[in-house]
Amino acid sequence: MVLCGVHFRPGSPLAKTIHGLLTWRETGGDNRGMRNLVTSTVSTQIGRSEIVNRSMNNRCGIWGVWLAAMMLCLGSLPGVATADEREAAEEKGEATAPPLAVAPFDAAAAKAHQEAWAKHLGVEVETVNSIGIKLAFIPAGEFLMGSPDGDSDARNHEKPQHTVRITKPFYLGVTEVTQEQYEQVMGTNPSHFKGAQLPVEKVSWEDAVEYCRKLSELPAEQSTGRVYRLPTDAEWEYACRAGSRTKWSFGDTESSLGEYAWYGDTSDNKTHPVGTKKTNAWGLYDMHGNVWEWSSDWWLRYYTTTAVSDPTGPATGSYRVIRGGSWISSAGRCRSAIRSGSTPDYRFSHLGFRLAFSSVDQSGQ
Ligand SMILES: [Ca+2]
Repeated sequence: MVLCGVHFRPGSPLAKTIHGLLTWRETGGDNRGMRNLVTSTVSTQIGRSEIVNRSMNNRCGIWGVWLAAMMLCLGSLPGVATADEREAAEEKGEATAPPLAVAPFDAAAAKAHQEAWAKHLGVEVETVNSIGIKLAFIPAGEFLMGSPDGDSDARNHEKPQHTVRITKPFYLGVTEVTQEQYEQVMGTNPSHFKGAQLPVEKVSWEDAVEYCRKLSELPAEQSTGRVYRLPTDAEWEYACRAGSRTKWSFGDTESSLGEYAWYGDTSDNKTHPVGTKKTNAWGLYDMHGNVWEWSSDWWLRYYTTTAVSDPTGPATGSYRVIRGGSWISSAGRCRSAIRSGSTPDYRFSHLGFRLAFSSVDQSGQ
């Protein structure tokens, strides 16, 4: 494993201890406050690291407790910034990475995480590109991906629910790509329902990727260093949930879905102009419904049981993951955890996409 840029030999006492700390946190400690403090402190340190495998024997948990105690009492974990140290660093004008946005958190906390990370990297919370597409900054964080065993609506391929860490902040389109935005880049509009502000649909995964490539090559975009892409499966769900652990980003009450989504019960069997319902806590529209959205991942039938960082899906496959449900979907098919798969050449009037690009800081890193 890699921590703070230092490689730890798998199976070494220190690696086991750090794994134990993480496992102890995930399996639940007796003291929630202690666990949250450990989460915040350790997450700051491993924000950009690769956690290869944390399926450790739970006996390692005691070592995690021991390390946490040592860390908190002595500040002995290399590079860990305590709250006092963070404050002192800020007074000196030195940058320290903010804590990860670890779900659950509410809308106010989501906004605070966005602002803290954007400030740290010297970027904007919301940006508008050269053809008018708005994208929201999504900070680094951690969430439970998938559905719990007790959710009767959940499909097997939404399980097991597992911890995912997003170590790299990114931008995500505030809305689905519209027909106007698609035509500006591609010169065509394949949509079944016509309207400049309607989401583009009847676009294959290959079309969406080609759109990202062509948009990235526009001179005005090249000068910014942005390389557009589709969000990963995990990035999409992290962005959709926006700190929530409920069926939908706003809660578990199905009757509220109509305030947030164009779906089977509200759509009148057609798409609707993007951005006309309520946003989630990150400021994203239509993550539930309107059109399904392509992700970059190949279809993964079952999730891993262990925690992972920045998963990108299988290396190969036959189907690409699509997310969020559409104007034709039931409420259950618009849940945050819902996933489906389509062949990369599939086109239908309920399937579109939204843009992502990886955040860069002021130095272009
Ligand atoms: Ca959607």
